[in-house]
Amino acid sequence: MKKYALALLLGCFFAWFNFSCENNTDNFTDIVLDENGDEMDSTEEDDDTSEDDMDESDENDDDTDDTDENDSENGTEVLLTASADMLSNDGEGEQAWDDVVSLSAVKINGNPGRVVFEKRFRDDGFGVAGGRWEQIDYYYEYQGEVVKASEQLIVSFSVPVTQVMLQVGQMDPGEGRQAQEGKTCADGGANRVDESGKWTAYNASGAEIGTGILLDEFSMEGKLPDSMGSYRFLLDTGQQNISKIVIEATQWGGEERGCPTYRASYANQALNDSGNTENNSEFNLMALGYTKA
Ligand SMILES: [Ca+2]
Ligand SMILES: [Ca+2]
Ligand SMILES: [Ca+2]
Repeated sequence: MKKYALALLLGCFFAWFNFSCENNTDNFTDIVLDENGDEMDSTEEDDDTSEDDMDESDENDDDTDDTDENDSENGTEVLLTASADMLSNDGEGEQAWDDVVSLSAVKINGNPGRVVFEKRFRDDGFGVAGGRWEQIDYYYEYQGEVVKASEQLIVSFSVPVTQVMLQVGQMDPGEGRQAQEGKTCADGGANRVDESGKWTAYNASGAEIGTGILLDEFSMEGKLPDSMGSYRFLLDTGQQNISKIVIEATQWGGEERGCPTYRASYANQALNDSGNTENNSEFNLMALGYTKA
């Protein structure tokens, strides 16, 4: 049963991208075809199949194009896509993405940061100003100190939500290095690994209700076609409602065994306010899906 529900859910998220997904109500519903091959809701099967009902079914299909619109109904699915025009006040403070979702940023040192929209590379999305790029940057070492810390992009929801999907970009596959099992970076012999990140979800009381690694093997379908490094992740919080998500980058491969590398050119970039030359994981947030609880 759980697998079936998950399959429906995944199918729904895939369908979001074609804007053809049925709006969910409180429960998952089976999609069946009517005599004309049009989709209709199986929960309407018991109704008489007069032409009027078919017309109503068609109207419901039309409504499914409006998944970006927000209304106050529970169970409404929303898919938001990152864009520059969502930002105000130069990205400082809370940035409203819609009437439910807002973004804010935290710098490596824990100070408030600026949310920025990165369109420098192939995958465009929201990140945090400063560091190497306009992405969410992880540093093993920052301004001479070992910090093992990441910039943070914080997603806050004004009402509790479920079924959160994160689509990240520029999470470059195979860019990193990771020491072999039982060895350190100093031993050499490192394997290639992907850039990676981490999500942590909180409920309305501020208690942590789930966390997970953002890495190819945990994504919904692997690297998306025609992307540099875009992946989608469905956050599992065991059906608990989410009020806040913190998105961070991690050491390459999501583990301590990652071995940072250094590029002298990084220190001189106009964006880089650290002078650091470290290369490590960094990515942006291209899209976010959620369902109102
Ligand atoms: Ca950054
Ligand atoms: Ca990198
Ligand atoms: Ca990257």
